[in-house]
Amino acid sequence: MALAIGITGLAQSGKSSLFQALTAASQGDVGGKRLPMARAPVPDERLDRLSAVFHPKKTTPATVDFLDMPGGSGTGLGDQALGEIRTATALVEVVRCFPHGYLGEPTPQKDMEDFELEIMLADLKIVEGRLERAKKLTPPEKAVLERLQPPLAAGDFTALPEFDAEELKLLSGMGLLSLKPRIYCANLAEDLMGKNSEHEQTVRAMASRRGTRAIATSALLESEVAQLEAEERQVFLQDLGIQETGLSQLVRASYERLGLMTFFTVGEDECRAWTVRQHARAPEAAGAIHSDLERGFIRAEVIGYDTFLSCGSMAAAKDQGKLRVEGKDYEVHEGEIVHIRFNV
Ligand SMILES: Nc1nc2c(ncn2[C@@H]2O[C@H](COP(=O)(O)OP(=O)(O)OP(=O)(O)O)[C@@H](O)[C@H]2O)c(=O)[nH]1
Ligand SMILES: [Mg+2]
Repeated sequence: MALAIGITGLAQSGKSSLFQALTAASQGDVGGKRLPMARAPVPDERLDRLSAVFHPKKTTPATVDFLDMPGGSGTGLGDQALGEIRTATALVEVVRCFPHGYLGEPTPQKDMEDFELEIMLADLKIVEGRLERAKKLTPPEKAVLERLQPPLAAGDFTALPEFDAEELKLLSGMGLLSLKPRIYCANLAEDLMGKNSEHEQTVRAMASRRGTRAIATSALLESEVAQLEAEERQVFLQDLGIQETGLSQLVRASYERLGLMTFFTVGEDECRAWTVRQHARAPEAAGAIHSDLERGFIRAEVIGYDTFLSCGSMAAAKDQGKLRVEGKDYEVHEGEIVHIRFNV
């Protein structure tokens, strides 16, 4: 599945710096579109180790697309380019925790409240626009929008209704930002890195009140480190007290928040990481690779990552009876190596 994360937040919070930090190592555009959008490989040591075993012609990591929200006053939410952010699977909200030239000292709590108000206002416009053309709505659509309108109008984020899957489907085409899973990013002044500062705690506390995750980094520092060669990068990160890059933290937090997991396919041609929903059954995982594999699914040969490493090779795993054969009801687990048998 293509995971797209929109980088949002108030003006001058460090969105573009974070975008650069996350994507400097990649191409810079997606599908030939010249947009502030870039695809980043998901860092995964397990894939590196599998490649060291198979020496495949190609190693393909899972990827995440990042979209940088255009700058402007406030959140710049009026901008047309916001349409791109509305297509994102999830949002990361960058919260300024560094002193800024003309904005002054950081005010993270206020900024997070202001940002929520702004996304609710932007969504309110969409919801009210639809309700004004009520004749075009089906009764269930109208009912859902009418439940959403009052809390949006009151600017009361915690009063937003919990919609079920059916209702969310009705709303999904509208790209409402306040309904998207959101992860907070405390964008720290360099000297606050790794110190669990008051600002960082403020952001983490808000994330926990919203039932979500927070990461902490210095986007500026990381965007500079991202320009370095791979070997230099590791040394610099350590020197700067950055234990885990923003990219790695963000991917981990997003997978957790969105209930996603990774599985692998291996071989001499390609070793590859794939992203699927947690608890996905084998045919669904097969479908992540190709729809033919889901349609013609016969069985899956499965082995856990650690078990495979302790066997050392696929032949040894087979000899020791560690390669299991599983049917269509099998739930794939995090990190498993899967080989799909299919027939179309
Ligand atoms: N000290 C410090 N400054 C930062 C950090 N991140 C961003 N800045 C500075 O803050 C300013 C804004 O950074 P941007 O990354 O352009 O912020 P933005 O959110 O994309 O801004 P707009 O697109 O205009 O809303 C720049 O001067 C950056 O150098 C950081 O982690 N630490
Ligand atoms: Mg920007």
